[in-house]
Amino acid sequence: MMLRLRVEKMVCGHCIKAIAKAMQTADSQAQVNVRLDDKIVEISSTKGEDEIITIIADAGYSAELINENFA
Ligand SMILES: [Cu+2]
Repeated sequence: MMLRLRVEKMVCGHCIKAIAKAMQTADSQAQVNVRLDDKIVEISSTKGEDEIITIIADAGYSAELINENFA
């Protein structure tokens, strides 16, 4: 599934790496695309919405769902 999330606490390259690494550890096929300027994380993964939000939370970042299955 594809999710677009806002991660308010994501402020630098370290945050991006932590989030991307957590996703790719949970799902080696996960694609993670980040827009730091508006704190958007786009994820394509076999994991579901709740799982993805939990994976990011466990990495230390709370993520707010913006939309899913976007084009
Ligand atoms: Cu950071």
